[in-house]
Amino acid sequence: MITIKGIVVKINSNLYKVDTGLDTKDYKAKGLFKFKKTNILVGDKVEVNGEVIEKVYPRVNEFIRPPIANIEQLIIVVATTNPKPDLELLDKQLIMAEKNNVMPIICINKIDLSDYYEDIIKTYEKIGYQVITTDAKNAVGIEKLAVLLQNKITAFTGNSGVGKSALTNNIFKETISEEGETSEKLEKGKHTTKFVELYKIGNNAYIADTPGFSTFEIKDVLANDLDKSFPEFIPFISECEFRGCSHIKETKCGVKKAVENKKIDQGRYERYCKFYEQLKEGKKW
Ligand SMILES: Nc1nc2c(ncn2[C@@H]2O[C@H](COP(=O)(O)OP(=O)(O)OP(=O)(O)O)[C@@H](O)[C@H]2O)c(=O)[nH]1
Ligand SMILES: [Mg+2]
Ligand SMILES: [Zn+2]
Repeated sequence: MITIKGIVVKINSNLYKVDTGLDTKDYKAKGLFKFKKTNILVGDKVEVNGEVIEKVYPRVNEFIRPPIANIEQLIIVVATTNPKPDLELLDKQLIMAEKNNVMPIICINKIDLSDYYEDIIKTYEKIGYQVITTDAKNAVGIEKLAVLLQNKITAFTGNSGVGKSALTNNIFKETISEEGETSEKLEKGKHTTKFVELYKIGNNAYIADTPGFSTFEIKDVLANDLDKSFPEFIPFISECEFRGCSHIKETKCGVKKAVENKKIDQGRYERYCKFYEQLKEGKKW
């Protein structure tokens, strides 16, 4: 038997569906994993031999909600309306992406329903984030999105109803997958997406249609480090009088001055203050 590398794309009780590039089929986990309690996740890079998974490679990142590993890119979806943009959630997801070494991209969807989204684009592009706009209903902006997905494992996240599944379905209509997959695979009626699965959209390109990433599990964010997750604050921190300045109550503060001079967005700063207090109080997100 020869050993082949692959990626776990789906888990069904004790069967692990692995795509080896040659084919995609179910494998069992070697008994060893059960004793070691090595839980195998969707997204895991593995070695298979015969009918079993023999080895799980170290993960770049792993998430609990949803249970998935090795995500390289996160498309954070915000709807222009219905539901209205939740910038607190957006900022928390950006922090979460940064903490897990995932490249974030902001996708403003449902641009057919409202024209009021220029401010969001301006605010976040100025910081340096990539922002794209889409209308999943009329398949607008999908080609651009599809290009960003090449050669990566990408997950979508964002509030329920923003259009994650609609965007994913559109990608499938754009992409002629090698295995002749159709968008039907993703039709789950009108139900909220509950399961985690990687869908192949090309060589080395997968998308995960997930229920969205929870920000509850940001274990590593400390209030005093929060400013480092706001990239636009960083150039001004050196102008703060005190090392370890929280940028909240201090008077001689470079960040606060930059907010006054409109070099930092007021809304982003307010959300920073809110998150800071929440983290100080030990509140969970
Ligand atoms: N007008 C319009 N409707 C959209 C667009 N994108 C999605 N919708 C609709 O919005 C509703 C919610 O879309 P979904 O794709 O199910 O949202 P979701 O983010 O997957 O939601 P959950 O699975 O609950 O997390 C559906 O009725 C979609 O048809 C869009 O760009 N424009
Ligand atoms: Mg969905
Ligand atoms: Zn400061």
